[in-house]
Amino acid sequence: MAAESIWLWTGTAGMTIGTLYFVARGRGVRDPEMQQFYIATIFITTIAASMYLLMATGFGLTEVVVGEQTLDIYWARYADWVFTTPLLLFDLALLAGANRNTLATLVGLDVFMIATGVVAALEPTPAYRILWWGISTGALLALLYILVGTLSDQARQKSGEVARLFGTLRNLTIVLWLLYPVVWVLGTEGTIGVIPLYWETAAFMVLDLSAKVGFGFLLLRSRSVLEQATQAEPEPETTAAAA
Ligand SMILES: *C/C=C(C)/C=C/C=C(C)/C=C/C1=C(C)CCCC1(C)C
Repeated sequence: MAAESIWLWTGTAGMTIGTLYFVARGRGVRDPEMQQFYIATIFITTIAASMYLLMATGFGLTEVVVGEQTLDIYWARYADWVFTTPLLLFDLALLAGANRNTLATLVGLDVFMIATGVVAALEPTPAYRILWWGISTGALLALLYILVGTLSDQARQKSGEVARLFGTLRNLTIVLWLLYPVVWVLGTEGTIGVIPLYWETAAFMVLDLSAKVGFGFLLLRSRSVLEQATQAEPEPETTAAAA
């Protein structure tokens, strides 16, 4: 078994515990609007748990020849992220009360980011790997720009508690998501090999658990905040302030 599989098994366990916890929290939630938060968040950790299991058992791994080097690439990460990152954005958009266009733009940029990340990971020429990494990072920056701009504006229309929770989750997302391209380019994929695969795997595991289980824990912590978030009408004091 590969040395880094210890981290992959840790990731599998963490995502599984997160899933079970979120399922338990969601029991008895009857409001269909509110259920959306639980459904999305439970899928996020369920998908991640299965992809971690795939990697831990050695199935989610491939080799890419780049110049004289043969890189071990865990392709299952991208299969995880292409589904889980749009779901995380869905949670944020739902909380902010975003309209369909904002959500569609976010998800479009996000899928583009992961798809170009896959190209970067599989590309055999080192310079082109960095080129695709740059394109993917550009999409990430555009996405984060929408999070702090349009989405934050929309969240400000919500009650104080909802807007506060949105702010916390948005900041967590910005910090954690920005670290992914850094770990990638310093790790095996960047071919300069500053971070060996063992530590890269540990770093991604900590990031994944924080961005999914940590995120979900904060999001689903208070039922009353989620109730306020899904109410069709804005809070009376917000209406008065806007008038
Ligand atoms: C739960 C998983 C999460 C939140 C994963 C997020 C992943 C990213 C923000 C990845 C970004 C990347 C780039 C911006 C450049 C190319 C390499 C990637 C795919 C690691």
